[in-house]
Amino acid sequence: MPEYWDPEIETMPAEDLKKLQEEKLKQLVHYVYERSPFYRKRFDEHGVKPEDIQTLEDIRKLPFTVKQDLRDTYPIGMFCVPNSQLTRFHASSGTTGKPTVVGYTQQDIDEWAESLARAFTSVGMGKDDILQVSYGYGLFTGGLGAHYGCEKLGATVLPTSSGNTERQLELMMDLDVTAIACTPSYFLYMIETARKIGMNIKEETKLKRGFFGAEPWTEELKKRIEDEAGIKAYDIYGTSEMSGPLFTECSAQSGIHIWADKFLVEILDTETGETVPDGERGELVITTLTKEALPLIRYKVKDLTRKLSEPCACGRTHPRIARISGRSDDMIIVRGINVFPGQIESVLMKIPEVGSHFMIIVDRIGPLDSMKVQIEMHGSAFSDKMSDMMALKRKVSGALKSVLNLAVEVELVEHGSLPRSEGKSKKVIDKRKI
Ligand code: DLL
Repeated sequence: MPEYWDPEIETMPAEDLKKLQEEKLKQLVHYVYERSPFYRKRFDEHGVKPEDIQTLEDIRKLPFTVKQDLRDTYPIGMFCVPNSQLTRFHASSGTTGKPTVVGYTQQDIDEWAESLARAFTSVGMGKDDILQVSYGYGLFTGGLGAHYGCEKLGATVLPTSSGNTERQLELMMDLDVTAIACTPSYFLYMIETARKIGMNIKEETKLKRGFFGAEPWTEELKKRIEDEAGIKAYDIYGTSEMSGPLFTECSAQSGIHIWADKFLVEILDTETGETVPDGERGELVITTLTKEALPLIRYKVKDLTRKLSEPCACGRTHPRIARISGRSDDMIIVRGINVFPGQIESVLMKIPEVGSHFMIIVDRIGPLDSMKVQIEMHGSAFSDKMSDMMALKRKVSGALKSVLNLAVEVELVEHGSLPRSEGKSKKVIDKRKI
């Protein structure tokens, strides 16, 4: 029997959800046009007026927004409320230039927390649970986002933030923590640290589930985490522009539910900008339907995913998206072949002798691009025989070649020599760009 946070909304018939979205979209376009000089100018330049939006399909008349708009209007030029109505700021550092600042009214914070309370409930969490939040607290949205969602649910929160890993493990054990939220790479580091200090997460803790996201990861890594820690691993997704972490898989573990009363999802062809049929991969475009401080109209998130249209076993009617398979801007082109880091992770995690840490290094030697993957071996697979090591290298490069159609050099490196991460990890070094 599934538990719902708000059954009326979560199981609302699709037709009614659509009507609700239509009403909210109509209000939203008036709201942003009246309150934000940025949006008014953008609409005017695009030749569209709020009155032109009468149905959901009319959304295609609206212009897109992108991260660069937030940078161009830094720090708060896209906001729709004055400072007096703001409750909080967060910011994301980004790789270049100024950070992107996002802001929230009290209602925005409440809605955000509600999204996560629904999501946590959807995997069976309740008031008896204790959630260790090991996402960073501070400007990053992960820590405080998960924290407020957990409190809204009425579960207990352990706000460890990231870092100080041995201490985290001690508290996990002593306080009977049942759930954890952190990046998958940080959880791998926790598993490794636990092993080092002689602690067995599977046997010695009450941990049942983890919410892993904020960075790309794969089904294969999920399976590893589930096996090694004896827990259920759920994908958690969101971006700071949308608010922060907002959506997770439900207990059916077949896609991430996007709360349709709060967000409108489009999946578009990256080249043509047209909607792709359900099930086909495209880029995620989000319109926020309830945000007050920083509403987004057709925001191009740059994440690649698919819409899943079959009804979900959990009974929720809200649309689902598949795991993010990459970003349209993290594709690496090597000798003309498109490679996504996730493809490499999928191949590596299926090979039991390969450990959980790897690094992709792309370079240009003379006129030719080259790709090397450094991997640490699984502790149990170590051999001091050169021939075993050579055989493993051949096995890995053969598996990569068959998926990528590209010759990849494989380098086995010493256990512990690749960087570990407490937050978002970096898996690619592209020396061509340095
Ligand atoms: O990472 C918010 C978040 C915090 C999500 C904690 C989940 C958990 P940003 O720092 O703005 O916000 O980064 C957003 O991270 O566009 C994706 O490229 C990536 N990302 C986030 N979650 C996932 C995920 C937070 N589950 C960017 N799978 C997004 C793959 C993810 N990529």
